[in-house]
Amino acid sequence: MSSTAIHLPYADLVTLLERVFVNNAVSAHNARILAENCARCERDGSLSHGIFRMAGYVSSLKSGWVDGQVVPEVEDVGPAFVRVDAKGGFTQPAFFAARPLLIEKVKANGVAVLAIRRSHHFSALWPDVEPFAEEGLVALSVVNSMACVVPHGGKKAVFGTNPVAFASPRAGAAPFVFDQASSAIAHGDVQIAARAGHDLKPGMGVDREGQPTNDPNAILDGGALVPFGGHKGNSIALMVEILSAALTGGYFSGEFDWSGHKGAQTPFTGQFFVVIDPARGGNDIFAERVAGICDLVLESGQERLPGDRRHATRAKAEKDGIPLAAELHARLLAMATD
Ligand code: NDP
Ligand code: PYC
Repeated sequence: MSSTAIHLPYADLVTLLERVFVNNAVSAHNARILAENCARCERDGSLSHGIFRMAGYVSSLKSGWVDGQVVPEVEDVGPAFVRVDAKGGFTQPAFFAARPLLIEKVKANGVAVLAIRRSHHFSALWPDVEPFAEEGLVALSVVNSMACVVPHGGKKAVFGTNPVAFASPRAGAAPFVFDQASSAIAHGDVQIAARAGHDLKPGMGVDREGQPTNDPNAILDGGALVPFGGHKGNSIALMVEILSAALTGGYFSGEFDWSGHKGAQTPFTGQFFVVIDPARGGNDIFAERVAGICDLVLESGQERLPGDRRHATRAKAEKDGIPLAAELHARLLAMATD
């Protein structure tokens, strides 16, 4: 962080990001949703998917690759199944359009799925699932992205970085939430390492000849990432393609063609959710049981649980404001008017 860092209250950052989106042909409704999502990532220190992504959002919008104005179409297709056609717009407005019906179905049936297709997801997944757990529900979501991950033992990038996020209520504490790419590292973090001039840890990617490399530039320049955990992460990445694309009716990570849109950066794929009401499990101390297993993990010596770092960063930002380099703040102001 630059020595000239400023600290913005969350609400001010949302307003600024909203102005950037509106200035780049996003409807006021969609801009608010996207700005809140991005500001939440920045507030929680999810820096690979916070303000860092604003240039990519704007570049994709300017290229005509994504439609910021579109109104998604929500379809009620079964007692426990909601489907949304995002029609080439961002995923988050499609998700918010479907959310009330999804929750109604979860309450009625104990479980429901949401399948979003023809959508652009350019953010972290935890903001999508964490609020379900805050409302007492268990949620799992997956999204596929753009082909930059070579299958285990394979030669050509097929998978996206395909994250999986899970959220569960936990008694006496913030929900248990994890959100992780199925690649050894998120593409955003490779870009950040390249900008900072840092090598990656071994085992994260290959160069354009398929040789292992720690150089983020070699990965970005014709190389690829690998799944985390060898063949096991490979199967998770494949499952994400099946759920997010085959099942939703969206594109696989290697299937969409953005070559006609110079500057396009947002993957045009799909997203899948399953949301469960744990009260149907017949165990009225579910949240206490979750707290119990989390405590056992910590007592066994794991330093922290997933989400703890985010919540600590959030608490600091709520007290001191969200830290932002002055130059970055100036760039955002320019993006809101240029
Ligand atoms: P990380 O490896 O940084 O973290 C993955 C998870 O592990 C987080 O829940 C994190 O919690 C937790 N964690 C990290 N370190 C520890 C530790 N030492 N002990 C316990 N838990 C730990 O994330 P990734 O690099 O895999 O992904 C980064 C982001 O990129 C995600 O938010 C993901 O959704 C996003 N992404 C989005 C894509 C898209 O298509 N939209 C594609 C790929 C990735 P904590 O957050 O508290 O550190
Ligand atoms: O960081 O891997 C990533 C990513 C892909 C799409 C959005 N984020």
